[in-house]
Parts: sequence; C-alpha cells; structure tokens
Amino acid sequence: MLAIAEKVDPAFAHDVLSGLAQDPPAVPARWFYDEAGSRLFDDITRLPEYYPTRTELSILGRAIPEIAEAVGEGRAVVDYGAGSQTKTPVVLEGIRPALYAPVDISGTHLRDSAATLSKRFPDLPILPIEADFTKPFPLPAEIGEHPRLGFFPGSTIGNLVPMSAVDLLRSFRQTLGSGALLLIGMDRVKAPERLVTAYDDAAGVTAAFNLNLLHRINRELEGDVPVEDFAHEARWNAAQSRIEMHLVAQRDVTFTVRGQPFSFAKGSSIHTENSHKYTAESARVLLLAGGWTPLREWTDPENDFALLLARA
Ligand code: AVJ
Repeated sequence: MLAIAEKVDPAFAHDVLSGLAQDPPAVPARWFYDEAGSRLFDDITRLPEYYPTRTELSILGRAIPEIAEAVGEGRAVVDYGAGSQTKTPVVLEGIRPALYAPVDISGTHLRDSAATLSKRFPDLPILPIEADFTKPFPLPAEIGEHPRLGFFPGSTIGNLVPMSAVDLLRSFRQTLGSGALLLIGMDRVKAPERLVTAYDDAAGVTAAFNLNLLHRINRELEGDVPVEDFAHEARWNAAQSRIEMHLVAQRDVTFTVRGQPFSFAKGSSIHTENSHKYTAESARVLLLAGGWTPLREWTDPENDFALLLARA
C-alpha cells in the first residue's frame, strides 16, 4: 500500500480536489498521462479519425528540406516534451544540429528517449533537461553558445488557453535567447463535425482515455468514483475556438476522493481538456503576442494542420 501511496504526486491530489470543487468543475489535461493514459494516447495517434499526428508528420517530411535551409546547421535543438519517436528523428536528420536538448518533466521518459535517439544518432551530443517547461527555467551552461531552435510539435500549445499559451511562448523566447528560432505545430480550425469526430472516435479509444482519469483518481487518490456513471463527450466551443472534452454524469452521482465528498447532478460535467484550434491568422497573432515573428508556415493539402517557423 505504502509503495502505491508513495508514487502519488501531491500536485495531482491538489488539482483534483480543488478542480472538482470548482465551478464549473475541471481537472487539467496534464493528468491524463499516467502509464495507462500514455498508452491510450499512443493508440489515439493511430486512429483513422485522429488526423493531427500523421498529418503533422507528413508535413514535416515534405517540408524538412526547406526547414533545414531556413534554420541552417549547427543549432542546439531544444525539444519541448522530449522527443516524439517519429518527428524528432526527421528534424535531427534534416537539420544536423550541434546538440540536442530534450526537455521533459519525467526523468524516466527523458532517459528512455535519449537512449533510443543516441543509438540512431551516435555522434550527436544529447543533453537531457529534466524540467517542467510550463514554468520558466534556465538552460544549463553545457548547452553552449549555439543558436537555438525550439521544437514544440503535436499541437501541445492547443491545451493552453491563449493567455497561458502567450505566457509559455514568452518564456520560450526568454530561455532560448536572441537569434533563436521556434518550430511549432498548431491544429487548424475546420468543420466542427470533423473536429468532434477526431475527439470522439468510433472505437471509443478517446472515451477510454478520458475516463481513465476517473480510474486514476480511484487508484491513486482513494476515490470511489462510479466510472460507469460518467460518459465521454467532445464539444466544439465556437466562441473560444476549441474542442472541449468533458465527463458527463449520466444520473445524479455522489462520491468521495480522499474522504472529501462530491456530488454531480445528472447532465453536469467535469471539464477535462481544451484543444484550441487556430486559423492561419490567429496562429500568427498568437506567435506575435508571445514575442515571436512568424517567418514561414507549412500545411498539408487539406490545410488541416500547420507547422510554423518563427524567430525571436
Ligand atoms: C496531445 C494535447 C495535442 O489536443 O489533440 C487527443 C490530446 N486529447 N485526443 C490534442 C488529445 C484527445 C492532444 N494533444
């Protein structure tokens, strides 16, 4: 029991207990990614309905010669979110950086992906940085004086409300310094039906991903949430240009988490994720507000997803 209790992140307990008591109730999306959740997200990226991952990879594959030309050789690549096993190798192969610095909050994930990459790029110096990149952090001196390229793929920026996204872009600019470039992936606004389908797939994988949060609360926080009484819902919020994921109570429900009681009336929900979508224009405005000047953008033929290159 103690071994399990020891693994519980106090920040998880705090975010769940205060988030469920909030009006409207909400738990930050970062808590999806325990072991089961990370596996489910991996499955999501292969779903026919979930276009972002494969679209971004194909844009990157086609654009990499132009990206390499714009970026130049000998940069230090700072990879926020530590290494997609598919996208990062395309970038490293294409631009021939002087150094690769993956940043991740999980030391285990960081070491695993660094080990995999060093097999494929034996001559590339790799400098793993264990940090929460949502807060400003200094780059270690070992990174040297190479001009930097920040890499922030996957539309992860979309999880943040624009105010927080701007803060994050500003802090990237601060840490990467003058002369830095940023290569960032952003999902595009498109027909709401397609967006909702991408976040509510026929096989129910995204539903399982969303509901896993409740299982995690039960496993790690002594919860007795009746998971079967909640249903996954993906909603398009047009005013805020985002997909929202919710867990909707299917009847009046009461439960406890760490002894604290909660009640949800039938039809009320726990808001579990925002995934903001940008137009070509709003993406550029977001970058500018964050202190980055957009230089170029690459999209797929359907204009479903965009990779943007910007300079500090
Ligand atoms: C990893 C945040 C980019 O918002 O599309 C996928 C997460 N949630 N399906 C996204 C997610 C449901 C994903 N990001």
